[in-house]
Amino acid sequence: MWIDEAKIHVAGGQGGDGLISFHRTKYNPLGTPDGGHGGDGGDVILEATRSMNTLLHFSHQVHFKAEDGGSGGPNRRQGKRGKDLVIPVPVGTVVRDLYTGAVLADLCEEGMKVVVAHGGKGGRGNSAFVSNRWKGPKIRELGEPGEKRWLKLELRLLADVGLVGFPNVGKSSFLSRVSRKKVKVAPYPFTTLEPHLGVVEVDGKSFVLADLPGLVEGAHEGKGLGDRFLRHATRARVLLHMVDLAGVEGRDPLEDYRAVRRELEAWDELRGKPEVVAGNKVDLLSRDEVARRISRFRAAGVEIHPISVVTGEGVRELLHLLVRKLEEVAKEIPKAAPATRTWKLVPRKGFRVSREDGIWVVEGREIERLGRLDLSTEDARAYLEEELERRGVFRALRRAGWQGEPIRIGNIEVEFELEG
Ligand SMILES: Nc1nc2c(ncn2[C@@H]2O[C@H](COP(=O)(O)OP(=O)(O)OP(=O)(O)O)[C@@H](O)[C@H]2O)c(=O)[nH]1
Ligand SMILES: [Mg+2]
Repeated sequence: MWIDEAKIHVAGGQGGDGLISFHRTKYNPLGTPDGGHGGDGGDVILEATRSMNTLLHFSHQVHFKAEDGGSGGPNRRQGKRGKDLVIPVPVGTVVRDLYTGAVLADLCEEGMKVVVAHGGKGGRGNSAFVSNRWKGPKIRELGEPGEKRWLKLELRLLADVGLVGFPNVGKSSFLSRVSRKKVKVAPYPFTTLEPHLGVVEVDGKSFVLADLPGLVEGAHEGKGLGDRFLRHATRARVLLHMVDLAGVEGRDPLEDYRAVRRELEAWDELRGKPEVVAGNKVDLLSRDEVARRISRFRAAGVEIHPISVVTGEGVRELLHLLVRKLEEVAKEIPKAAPATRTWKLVPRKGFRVSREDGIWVVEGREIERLGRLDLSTEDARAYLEEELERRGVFRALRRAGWQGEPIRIGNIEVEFELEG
């Protein structure tokens, strides 16, 4: 099966914990603090590769996690950094945050990479906390958890020309005729169930043509195969809109044209895209009839190019026209929205206190680092209290009306007795 959509969960590695350790000798029985820092957790990275062309892999595996960082060792030994996890995805994958829908990256070229989940930072060992006040601290930080998020991956084929139209009009026949790609052709609708790409060569120039499954009226509401394959046409620079000019199935070609146009109009990214219209199967009509039908289109403001994929009539002219059109439109492939990240503004140096549901939250880049302390030792609890006092956090809390309620700092939640 051809899969062009997937949901995956990614998790950066957990940072390693810092270590509490003392180097003791005969002459120094208390020992020198020498606990090393934990290593950072690895990142999860998506990388675009041409060696994959579907997202099928992701229907078998959904959860991806990078390696955790190692714990710090004695003798100030730093824990090992967790290995990054590099996940290959096909070129043309658009990466979104599943919940916000925001585009995180558009991996439209071979080798493009994006970090989708950062590893957590390693915690510091007790060697880092030595000071005049703390000669032999039993204080360490725990490693931070890695970032975690759900992603939605969408594959968008990178074609120059996207072939759209009703089922059975001859789209696959056309691709098979003008490129080396052979696609199944049959006299019934919905023969093609997945997009196919072919390279078309004309007079030393070439372009990539995408044959897309047929559309029907109401496709954007899910009729027929629906319009989900139209996503692939959003990357194309030109649309080749094919109609069955002979009306083999008894429909009116101009009505077909309009119905497909309505489906295209439902997509912002397709609405204004340059379109070339081809009227196929003219071998089934008399010259007069062809002329009559073309002038009907013309009267409706649509320039249609008569062709027969079976006899080859008009096909070369159409290819030339497509090449010219491609040269006309801007060389640039429209890119999806650039990667965006929303940052919560948190003071770097100072801090901010606020109240949320009966809890006081202290925010600030440096203050939040205190939230990594391992509070299982008395030293660490004393250190935290002294740091909060020294930095004026208690003062700020009291001023804001704090009365001994729990306080959240980064990952931890603590309670202090309010004196007096
Ligand atoms: N007479 C005639 N028949 C054609 C021509 N082009 C295609 N056909 C026939 O039309 C039928 C449908 O062709 P396909 O190429 O499978 O059509 P499609 O648009 O890819 O159809 P779906 O994949 O179902 O959307 C087949 O029986 C083809 O042989 C043509 O120029 N003249
Ligand atoms: Mg087909």
